[in-house]
Amino acid sequence: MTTKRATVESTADAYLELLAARGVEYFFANAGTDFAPLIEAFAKREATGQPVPKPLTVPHEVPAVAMAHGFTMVTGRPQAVMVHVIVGAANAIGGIMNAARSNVPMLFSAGRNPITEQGFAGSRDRPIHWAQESFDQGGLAREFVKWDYELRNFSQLETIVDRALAVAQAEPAGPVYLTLPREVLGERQETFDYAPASRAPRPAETVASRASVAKAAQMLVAASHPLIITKAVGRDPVAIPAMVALAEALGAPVVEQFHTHLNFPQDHPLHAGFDASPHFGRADAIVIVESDVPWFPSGSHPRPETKIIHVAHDPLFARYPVRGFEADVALGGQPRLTLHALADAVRGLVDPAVVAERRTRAEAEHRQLREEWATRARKASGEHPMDMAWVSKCVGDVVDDATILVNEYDFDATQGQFTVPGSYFAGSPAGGLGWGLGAALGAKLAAPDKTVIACVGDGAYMFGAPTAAHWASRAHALPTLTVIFNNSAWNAVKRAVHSFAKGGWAARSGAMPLSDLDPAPDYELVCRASGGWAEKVEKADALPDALQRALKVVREERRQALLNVICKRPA
Ligand SMILES: Cc1ncc(C[n+]2csc(CCOP(=O)(O)OP(=O)(O)O)c2C)c(N)n1
Repeated sequence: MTTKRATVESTADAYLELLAARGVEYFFANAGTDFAPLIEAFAKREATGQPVPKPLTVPHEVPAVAMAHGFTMVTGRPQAVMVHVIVGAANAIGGIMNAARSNVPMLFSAGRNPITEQGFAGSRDRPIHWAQESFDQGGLAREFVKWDYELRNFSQLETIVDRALAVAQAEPAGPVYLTLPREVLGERQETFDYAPASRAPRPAETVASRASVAKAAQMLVAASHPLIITKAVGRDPVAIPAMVALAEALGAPVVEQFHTHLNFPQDHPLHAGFDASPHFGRADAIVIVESDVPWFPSGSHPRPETKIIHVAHDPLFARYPVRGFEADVALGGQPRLTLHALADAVRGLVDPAVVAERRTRAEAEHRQLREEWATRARKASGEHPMDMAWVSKCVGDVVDDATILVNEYDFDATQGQFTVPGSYFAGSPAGGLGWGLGAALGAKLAAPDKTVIACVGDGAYMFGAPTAAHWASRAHALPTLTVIFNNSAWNAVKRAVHSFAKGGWAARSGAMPLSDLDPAPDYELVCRASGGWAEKVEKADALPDALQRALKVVREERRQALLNVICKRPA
């Protein structure tokens, strides 16, 4: 392949040339002294009209990483995030854990403190340059990235960047970590020769062997009550029709258990809600699709004789230290291909009359569930302070086909009806709080024509570094709507205490240390401080109109909005 020659002034300049050439669109950054050569290179390239990944300042690492996460979860395209040496990396790592467990590819990088005390452009010249060095900077993030490396010199730049991006995107995808010493970035260069397109290996999609697919199909066809459980297969939106194909081939109900993505159209008659436990008594074969936790072994779970089939890029979840879910057949590879193969194999074997009968039963259950959920919201509609089911119903009612909902905690999925692939995202299984605000901004950046709603608990809101997130919304023209489900508490923590010590001291005394967020701040003022439109909503019947007002601001004025919705306080 012919190479391309670029005129550059430094390694940093060449790095930006290469990122732009490799299609990296954004460079989310929280800068420090380590950025000096890069900032100089950005300024030069922008002044001379050379391509760059667009630099976006994000004044806290939590929303910075979450923005990259949000952009990629919508587009599939990995972006660059850069933070300041060890201290910035420390703030970012919760978000890296989220990205790792959600299989979001990302080029995470941090400057590395200057190694030399003198003698190089970029040698130490600030007091922090001694204390900010660690013995193993890569080790800070190593457990939650797929690969890490320190860029040692200019000549390896192309190999290293191309390898980083290829490793990040290979399935199961995830973040990689590149540390960039200031001396290397600041080194003077004149020309940079590189291949116009990456030649790093891109492993082709794989699918399980025909024999293993046939074995799984036999098990499913032999079953009277096949069931499908899924959590995250919708990460690949094109896998959703494959899910439908398998469910329809079997006439099997599909449960989105602990779901982080939209995995199956929620208006489809085979969508069986969000709780698999009522099915376990009768299910005699279960397909678990991209789900790290299909049930709790200590809770309601399938019968021991139930046949279990796992479908996932990595059915072992090998990066998890402990995961004991058993399998009769495990089908690795690209789930979209596996599901189609399985659907085809099932179709050739199954009795259509049996499928039709199962489907009729599933349809009746689907209707009944929806009636129950609607009744629950109706009952909650008169409660004061508001019940979260009602808040969720009101939000669910304003979701249209051009809406993306980012849920960090409190939106109750039974009160929405998502059908468009890529329209619903919940927090990572890693549970690093503070993801929602930034993820919503990243989603808006990825899909500027969509309405993006972030539903967050008041706890999640505060973890999201809201001053920084609202600042980024205004600075980068990313108008999103934030709905705070404000119960003045960390209910998740309270629930854990009630479940651990039923009727115990904390429950009996009514005092639950370390779990209240009283006095609640006027969160609406935080959003207004960055030019947003915001209201506190205290009455249930006022919420639908408040949502309409907020959406009008977001869509027409293209300004961020926030509703601080006062909800019932948990005991
Ligand atoms: C970084 C981080 N710190 C702490 C926790 C523990 N944690 C899990 S849920 C939760 C409370 C969330 O509160 P909120 O968003 O208000 O929702 P609620 O539980 O009230 O529904 C906390 C503190 C976490 N998951 N991540």
